[in-house]
Amino acid sequence: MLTALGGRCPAAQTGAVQTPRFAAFAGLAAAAVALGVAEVVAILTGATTSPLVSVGGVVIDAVPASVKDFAVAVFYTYDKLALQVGTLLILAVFAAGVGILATRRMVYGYAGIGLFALVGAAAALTRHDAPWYAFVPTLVGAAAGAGVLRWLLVRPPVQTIDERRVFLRAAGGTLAAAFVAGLTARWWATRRGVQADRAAVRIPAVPDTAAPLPPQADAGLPDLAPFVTPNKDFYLIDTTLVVPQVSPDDWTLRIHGRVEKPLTLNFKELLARPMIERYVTLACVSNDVGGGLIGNAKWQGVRIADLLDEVRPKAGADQVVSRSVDGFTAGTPTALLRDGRDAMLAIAMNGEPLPIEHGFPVRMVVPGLYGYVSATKWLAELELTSFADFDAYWIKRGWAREGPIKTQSRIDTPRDGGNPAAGPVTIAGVAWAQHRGISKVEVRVDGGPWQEATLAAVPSIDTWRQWTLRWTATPGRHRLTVRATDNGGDTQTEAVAPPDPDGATGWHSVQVDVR
Ligand SMILES: Nc1nc2c(c(=O)[nH]1)N[C@H]1C(S)=C(S)[C@@H](COP(=O)(O)O)O[C@H]1N2
Ligand SMILES: [Mo]
Repeated sequence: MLTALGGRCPAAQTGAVQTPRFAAFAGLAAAAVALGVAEVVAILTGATTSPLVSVGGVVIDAVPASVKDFAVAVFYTYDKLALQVGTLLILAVFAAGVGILATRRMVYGYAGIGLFALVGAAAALTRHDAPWYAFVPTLVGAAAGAGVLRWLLVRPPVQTIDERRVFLRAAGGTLAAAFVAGLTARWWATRRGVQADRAAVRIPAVPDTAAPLPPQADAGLPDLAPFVTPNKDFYLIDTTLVVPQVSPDDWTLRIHGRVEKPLTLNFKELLARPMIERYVTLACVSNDVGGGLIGNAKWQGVRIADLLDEVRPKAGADQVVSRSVDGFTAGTPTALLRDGRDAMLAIAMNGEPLPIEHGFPVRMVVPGLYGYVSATKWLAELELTSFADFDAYWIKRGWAREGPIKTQSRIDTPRDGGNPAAGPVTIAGVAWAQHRGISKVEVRVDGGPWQEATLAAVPSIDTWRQWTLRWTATPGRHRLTVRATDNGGDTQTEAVAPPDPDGATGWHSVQVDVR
């Protein structure tokens, strides 16, 4: 029957007649137009999110669930470019496939674009605070894409060199135009992002200030991590394709779920609450022994415990799920947030409003826990639930439900592979056991005895601690090894474990060739 229809209008009803190569190219052009047009329409309708980014986000969230090792390798390194290129490649392969399918039957092509649009619309609509019309850019984009697919494929097959030129010019030109339009729109959206909003934030004065830094907190040695990590050097880890732009004017926090008295706060109301200011060292569970996914900052914000007291969690609400505007979730034990530690909704980092990439306008900071179970950036809601009822983002992907930071230490100077001159050398580094505190750091040269390092002063048990040890270096190759002990008397284990599932263990060591 379809063949009969096809008899009347072969190309439109059954399929187009181009060779697979041209069809794949047409599919790419159609996808580029769909995404480019959607991007432009999104900007025109005032959406803060881009369809490409939404679809990319779905791709990212879908892939690691099934391919866990891939997730570990790709998503926990902070190579955003790899993430973006990878997403584009997946989309390109899909688009080329849709083009080829369309040559079998045009309807298949439309169905492929429809599927694409469905994912895009769903992604846009399920974002936090998405307006009801969030699907419109995707819809318009998909319609434009379908039109382009038809225009490129439903024409006589490319046979002569001349036809080939016409086709390539049409498809290539369309693709390039869509690309430029999309990029321009994106550039424009980023430019009118929330930088100005951030600059306008006035950080309220805090009566409850951080303990002043002890004068000897920082040895100030070259190569040694400074006690306070400057914002621009602070490590970055997240699953977003582009940094969410959340204006304080639109920001609200909903605290809900298993509570007696749900609460919604806007940014002004949050700023009006009593605040604390504390030094807290954040660490990523993916940090390898000796790695740099750790940083220390002075944070200012509102105590989470105060907010929980106010909403009154119901019995059994043993988990607080923090959710970001882009759907990332972290699950933190309710009891731990109320045990007296300085867990906060932070609005400032080292005296400035939160940098946009570190979660502006509001993020969580919880002393003692790895970031993936506590440090939600671009915070949108806190939901009281139970661990039995919900697994947060990385838990679904195989990481441990609980993420207390393990005791660790690192040698910063001399560097691995360094060539210090013989004679007196200062070995130095940092050690951390957040919320337990560091009581001892020891260093071993080659197979020698453990020597106790001098510990720098710290404002609290929630930060890392610098340490130094004078060593009289003798010419030749040496291995320096460090280990730390926490205030509970537990020395970090020598047993080597990878970051997955709950944090790396083992002793850090460096090899030096003394001149
Ligand atoms: N919204 C959001 N918040 C997030 C994440 C994320 O992927 N999305 N990653 C978490 C992880 S794994 C870590 S280690 C910290 C890192 O915070 P930073 O980028 O400010 O250093 O943020 C946490 N908060
Ligand atoms: Mo992390």
